[in-house]
Amino acid sequence: MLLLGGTGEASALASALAARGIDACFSYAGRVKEPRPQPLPTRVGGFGGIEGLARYLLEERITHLVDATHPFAAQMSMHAVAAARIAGVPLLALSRSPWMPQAGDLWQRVPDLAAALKALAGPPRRVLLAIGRTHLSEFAACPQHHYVLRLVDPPTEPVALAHHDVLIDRGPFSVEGDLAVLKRHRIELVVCKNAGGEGARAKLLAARQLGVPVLMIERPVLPPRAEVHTVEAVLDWLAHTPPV
Ligand code: 3Y8
Ligand code: NAP
Repeated sequence: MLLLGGTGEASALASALAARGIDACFSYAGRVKEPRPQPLPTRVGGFGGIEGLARYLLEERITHLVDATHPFAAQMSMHAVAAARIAGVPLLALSRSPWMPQAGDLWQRVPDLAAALKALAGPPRRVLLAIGRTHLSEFAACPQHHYVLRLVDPPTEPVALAHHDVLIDRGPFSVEGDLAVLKRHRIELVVCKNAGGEGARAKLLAARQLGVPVLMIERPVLPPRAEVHTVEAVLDWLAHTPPV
């Protein structure tokens, strides 16, 4: 089995597979310097597009493919659907439901990054930009704000934002930790992706508690595929989906 990882759910599934002695390989893209070690044989790096993944599935005689990548890893998920079809390998996605606003939340929901940038027009504010490293430079279109960036690794090149602070930290995050971040940096707006799950939710709970507005970037559309939301459902699928 090949497990496309990089999320808390992927790690939970990896532990369950290892505990059952299931012959599985864990896959990271290699986006951060020290990805969390997994209890499974692990490969790091791209496959070389759809063809590369299809070839990998055939050469490694993969009988089941599970896509447990992040909801914003849209290209990987699209490649998984295409390559699984080419290789004739059953595919299942392990995903998490999007966050929904609760009482007390001050959300502005936008469909994508471009809409988020439009929503950032207007007077200068102190903004927690909790969307990682990719796309940071696009916020230079709104230079009036003071940005607090949260990155997994220190930036390798200068950040193209006039006024910014950098926090180096990786999740899962805690509510008390994110309350401290919002207070210490006097955050007036949180910008984030609708990742879902627990690992990144803390900033939303902290923002609700402090009455800080959130600019929520909704997920990209993914191709249709079989999808479950729990580790148990994946194990059940594995048990009832014979290798083709
Ligand atoms: C390399 C592998 C686990 C997985 C933990 C989850 C939770 C903590 C919260 C904020 C939001 C953000 C970011 C985030 C979270 C989990 C999960 C999650 C968000 C690691 C990891 C890898 C990555 C890649 C990284 C991206 C970045 C995104 C930071 C490991 C730690 C912002 C997504 O510097 C970079 O290039 C970073 C790239 C893709 C988004 C971006 O575009 O910058 N994740 N994150 C994976 C690989 O190489 O395949 O070390 O664990 C994993 C996790 N990060 O096992 O417990 O389940 O989502 N990851 C977002 O949600 O917006 C931080 O700061 O509040
Ligand atoms: P992406 O844009 O959808 O994918 C870009 C390319 O990266 C893919 O075409 C593939 O390269 C490679 N890739 C992506 N995930 C991979 C994996 N698990 N194993 C091997 N190769 C992978 O992906 P992304 O958004 O950069 O996400 C990269 C990783 O970070 C994933 O593991 C994802 O789960 C994790 N992550 C992403 C986010 C996010 O906000 N995007 C948040 C948390 C975690 P080839 O075409 O060469 O095969």
